[in-house]
Amino acid sequence: MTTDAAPLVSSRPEWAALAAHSTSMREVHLRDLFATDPTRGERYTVEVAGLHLDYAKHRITDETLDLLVALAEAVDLRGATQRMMTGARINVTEGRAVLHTALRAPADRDIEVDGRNVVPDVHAVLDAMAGFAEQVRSGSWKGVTGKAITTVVNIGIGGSDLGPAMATFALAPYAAESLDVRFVSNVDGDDIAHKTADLDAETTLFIVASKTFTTQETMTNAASARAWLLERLGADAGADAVARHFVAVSTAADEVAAFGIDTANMFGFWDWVGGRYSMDSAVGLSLMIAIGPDAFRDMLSGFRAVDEHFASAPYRENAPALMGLLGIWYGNFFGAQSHVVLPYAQYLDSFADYLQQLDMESNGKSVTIDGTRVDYETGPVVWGTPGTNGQHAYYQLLHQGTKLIPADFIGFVHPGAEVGVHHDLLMANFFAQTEALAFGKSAAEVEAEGATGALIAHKTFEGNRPTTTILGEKLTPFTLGALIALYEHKVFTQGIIWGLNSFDQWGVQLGKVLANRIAPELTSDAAPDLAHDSSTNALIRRYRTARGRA
Ligand code: G6Q
Repeated sequence: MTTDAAPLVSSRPEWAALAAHSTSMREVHLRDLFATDPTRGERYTVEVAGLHLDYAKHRITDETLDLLVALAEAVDLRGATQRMMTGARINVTEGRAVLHTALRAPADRDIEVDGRNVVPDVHAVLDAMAGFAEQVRSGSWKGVTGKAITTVVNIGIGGSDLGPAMATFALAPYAAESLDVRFVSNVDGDDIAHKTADLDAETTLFIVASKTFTTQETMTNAASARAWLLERLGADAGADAVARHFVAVSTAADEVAAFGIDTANMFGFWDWVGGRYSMDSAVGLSLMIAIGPDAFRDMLSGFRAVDEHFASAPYRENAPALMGLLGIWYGNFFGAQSHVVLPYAQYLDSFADYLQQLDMESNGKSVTIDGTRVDYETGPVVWGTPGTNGQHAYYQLLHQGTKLIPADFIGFVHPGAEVGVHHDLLMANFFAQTEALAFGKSAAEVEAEGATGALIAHKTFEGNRPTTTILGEKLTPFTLGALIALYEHKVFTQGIIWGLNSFDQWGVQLGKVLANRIAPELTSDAAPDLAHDSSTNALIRRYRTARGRA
């Protein structure tokens, strides 16, 4: 790691210029911006990988964009992108390269880590996954009693769960109907108990997905799954049953073998794939089994199209860079604390959950890459659920609350299923919301409708709430890959500007260590000597007593 601390981005003249400009923009209303520039709605748009991104409803002008782009250039975002995509060890606190873009690189690319081209390795694993996925899908992969697999249960957590779980649901219309693909993640036994309650062990395949193969939750669930299987298939089935009903996705062959899974049934990846950037690696095996290898490769093409765009498009036309810069604009100069992602697509039900990890685990940091405390805000709180449901719940706060919450609206021209008038109604709401948020309803308009007294204030919408609209043709594997890559590079853009290491996650360690210390204190026969604070000690004692322990 470098010992020379780089200056904080907040000390750069480009930052000061944005701060000064934001003062003059604070009172400018989107109504005025649209009134003075009728071309705004056409000009402030970008096309990428079949997605139309409209950022006209932001509190920005050409000058804002110039200043934001100048900031990206000042921190050498382009150079940083090149370093990431060519295998430099930019994850300095873990000494690792960051090469999720190599997972979707074409076979003829040469991307080297320590002098070895990793692209052939990537394609070899993809081919192995495809071979296995086809066997399961066709029924030629048999369980130990000779029956074909009907249910696949992915056991993993965090980066080894959220991506494939999100995408398997998102792409349900592309999935094999004969297969049920489920996800178990929580160490709460109710998760595995509930998800296996109706399963037949003879036709169930478990995928244990864990980069390290040591994660407490995953190994506990994997051990319970093995016990569940052997209880049903008879202990005699033993090693054969494990071999036919368990496969692994991991970087740790020794740990996989120690668990009892044949390493021939292990699909590997590499330390240069971060957990939250791994759904397009072997971690996506469950997804590939669901949708098939061809659709999986289509998804990789979507990722790749955005990678190429991000690496080469000028920043004024660069969708992920613009998304990142707009987040900086509101987070650092308008005091926005959160960012809401609102897919008008029920199949994207867990897209915001996925983005929450991608963004908040990457940029939820308060020191720069060389350990200096920042004096500015970093990653936002990311949240969201599919529209229109939220409209009947929390949109009140988006429209009339005191907080500025920039929003991404994601929608598609064509539905998954064409059911009566549903899709046009969905999209009418989609377009209406960004219009309402931007332009609001003035007191004069409310009054003209007959309201009087205090009701005028209650019924007034200030507007000026910024939104990005991302409109795709249809939610396909390609489109989903493109959407995910958009956000990956948005997060990267922001991490580079804030000077963070977006690829470590030391903040999850402390809780893990303490949990390992507390676990034996909960289960020991004799009353443990507790040396926590008085609150934690009392809570542990209360739990032990209620569980009938000394
Ligand atoms: C992601 C994180 C984290 C990780 C899980 C699972 O970037 O590192 O969410 O994916 O802790 O880890 P394993 O895959 O090693 O079980």
